[in-house]
Amino acid sequence: QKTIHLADYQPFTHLLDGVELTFRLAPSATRVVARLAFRPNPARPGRHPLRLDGEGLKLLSCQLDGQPITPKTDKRSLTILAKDLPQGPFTLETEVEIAPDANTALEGLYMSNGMYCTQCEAEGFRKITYYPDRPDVMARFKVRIESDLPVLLSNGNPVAKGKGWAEWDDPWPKPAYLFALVAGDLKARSGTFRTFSGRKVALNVWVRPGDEDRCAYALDSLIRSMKWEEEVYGREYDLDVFNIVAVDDFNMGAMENKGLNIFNSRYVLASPETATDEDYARIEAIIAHEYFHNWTGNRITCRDWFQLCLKEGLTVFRDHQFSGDMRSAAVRRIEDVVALRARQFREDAGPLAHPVRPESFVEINNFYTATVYEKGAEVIGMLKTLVGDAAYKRALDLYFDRHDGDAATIEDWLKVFEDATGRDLSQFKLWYSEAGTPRLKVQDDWTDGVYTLTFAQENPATPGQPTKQPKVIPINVGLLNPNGDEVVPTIMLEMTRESQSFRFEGLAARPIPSILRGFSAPVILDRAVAPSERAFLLAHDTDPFNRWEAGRALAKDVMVDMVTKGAEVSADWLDGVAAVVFDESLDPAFRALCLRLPAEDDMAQTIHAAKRVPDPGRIHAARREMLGALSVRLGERLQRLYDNLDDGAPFSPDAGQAGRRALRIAALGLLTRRDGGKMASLAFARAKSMTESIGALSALLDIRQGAAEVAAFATRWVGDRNVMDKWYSLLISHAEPAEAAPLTVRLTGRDDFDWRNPNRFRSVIGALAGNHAGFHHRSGAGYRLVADWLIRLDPLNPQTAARVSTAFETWPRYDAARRRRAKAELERILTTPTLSPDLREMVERMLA
Ligand code: B3K
Ligand code: ZN
Repeated sequence: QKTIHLADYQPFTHLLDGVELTFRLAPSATRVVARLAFRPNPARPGRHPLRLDGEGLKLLSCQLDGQPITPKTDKRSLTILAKDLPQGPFTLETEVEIAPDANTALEGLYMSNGMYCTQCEAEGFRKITYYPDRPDVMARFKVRIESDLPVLLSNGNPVAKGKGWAEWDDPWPKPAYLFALVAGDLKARSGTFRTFSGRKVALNVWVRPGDEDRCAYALDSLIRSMKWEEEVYGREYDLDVFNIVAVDDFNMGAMENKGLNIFNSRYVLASPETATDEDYARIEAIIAHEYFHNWTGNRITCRDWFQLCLKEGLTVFRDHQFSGDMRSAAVRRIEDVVALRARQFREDAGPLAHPVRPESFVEINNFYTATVYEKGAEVIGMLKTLVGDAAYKRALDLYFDRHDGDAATIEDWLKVFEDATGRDLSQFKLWYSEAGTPRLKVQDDWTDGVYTLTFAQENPATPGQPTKQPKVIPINVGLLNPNGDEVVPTIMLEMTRESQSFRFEGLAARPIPSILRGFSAPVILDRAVAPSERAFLLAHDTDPFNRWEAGRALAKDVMVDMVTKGAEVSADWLDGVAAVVFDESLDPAFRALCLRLPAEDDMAQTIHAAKRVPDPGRIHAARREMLGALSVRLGERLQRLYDNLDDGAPFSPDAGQAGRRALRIAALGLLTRRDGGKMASLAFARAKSMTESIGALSALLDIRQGAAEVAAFATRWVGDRNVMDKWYSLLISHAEPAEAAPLTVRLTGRDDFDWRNPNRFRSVIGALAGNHAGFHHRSGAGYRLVADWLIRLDPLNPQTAARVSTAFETWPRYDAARRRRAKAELERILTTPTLSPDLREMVERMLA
């Protein structure tokens, strides 16, 4: 398969004035009739053939302006030669046959539990019919669906329906990747929304019969998203209906098809008994994300797939803003940064590193990455910090105004900011073109009453990019005096050179700096800080992010010293955490975050970044020792904390209650280390919510107890796919290093291990990959097992196989023996006959 380059972009040869699709649904022989009204594109002067994408289609007939023709077809396309095409507009009608029930890749039109559904982004529409399957070809779609199933849905507004058919009309021109069709025996939970201009919108969340009582939170999140989008971005919804459909077999989280969002059921269905607080927060965020795409993605789409971050980075940024407004902004920011480091910094430090806007790819599905999404969002956050809130708003208004209906580029995006602010953003643009996480070295100096902060940025080499230029880095800084009072409130230092100093005058004493407040740039801060100074910031910083960060940095320092020098758990850290955890004036959710230790993979990343070789077994042991020491240090007060946090109120998924539950469960985890599991067993038996059940189970599994509870959980939930996914991943992620792979083997032997279902595959194989010490166990059993399963899944579902293969992206970090084993598994994958281009591209990049 060949590599596609950004530099080769050309507009399509033809424009598409209208699309009419008719679907005659049948599981193994669905007929699709497509009437496409083309005309030559003036942007491509001269006469050109018409080449349409198409894969796995059986062409039954083809007519040009009503006359039967026999076009040239191959495995990937249908072509009509220039000489056979009229010079002006023409209509092409094709009829193809496809087999949704044989579609295991879950891309194009496929079936899930007897229901038809589609996934077209990025290039799935070409598996439905012959079409110019590229985002810059936008057209109005009319769709007719014929089927006996009771619910027949597509994009846009419903126009007519009868027995066995329904017709839809989408007035908004759109690229094919936003097409969707759903047909099934579905039930809806419905509501309405009135937009600010008075349009009444019917809202439906469609699910399988029996799941109706688990849709309320998704519907409520949708309504809040619609309102927020009007209030904060001034954008309203533009159709009469908004449908959301939950499906069990789905390759990712959800999809923003125009007016018909399709969701992985795990991000829709929620009830207190089945969903954790984390699930609720994620449902809220993903519902918002997909809804926000209606403007950032659908009304303004991407010119080509290299511009993916144009819609994804911006939409993630917006969903983060939304979640921050719905919940605690500080807590959300901390969680977002934890996720950024865990996924994006990890990616950026390894063989899969790529720019936010990549310049080439083989399989675009491999570029729906943490870099495009999360770093893409951080880049927008920096832009907002640099220009200020008012200018950000002006720029966004201009963006919507100028580009509504366009397929736009990053250049267009930056130009609106330049026009709205008069700034030159050419240096800023490096954030889009250069990969790698900058390292920011910081030194400070106090001489003659002048305090100086000196920063030096290092931009590491990444695959294909050996040298880099200095970036624009907004560094939010505040200064505290030794009493803990803020003497300089947050200001933004704009760094543009490789090395730069900033002076502060008029201070009475040497201040304690709080640097990179709110994590104002996605960089690694490199500054030697005494534990006492970190503890000071953990106690006093007025910036909640940096307050948490001080504790986190302290914990990391402690863990690194334990792993590399055999040091003891430090008292500074224990005392600092104790002070925060028992501080009743602080938000319980924040205190819970301060109790959470860095993940083992995060520690390996930190050790690797310090140019040392991480030892997964020792990291695992050190982390455990720290938890043990914390449990002893926090002592009896933990019990009181635990008891007091239960106010007996009826369950609510709101952030306040969720925060109290999180702190209570963290306390339980520590208490369990001392009581042999008595309290956790009791907590499990009395749990009123899934959050509490999982919390109690985790605490038990951490001390290798809980066999009875594990069995009881499985008996109770055996018929519930989404809940059983949690059970599988909980067991595997808590397994001891040497037991993780053998346990996974045992669990894959269960009848309900349906590995063709992506959620189940990720909950089992993905969970093994996420058990750091287990996956990287020196036996190599983790590597082998994951590779075996990737090889098995790949022929059926290349997209999910390629995604899970990122488990291996960190292999170059480890010692020679582990590297040899991991590399051998990657090489074994490469020797598999008929490997998909998806998985091949990933493995080749990881081995390069
Ligand atoms: N745009 C989709 C992701 C499509 C992934 C294709 N492999 C969901 C989202 O980002 O909202
Ligand atoms: Zn998105």
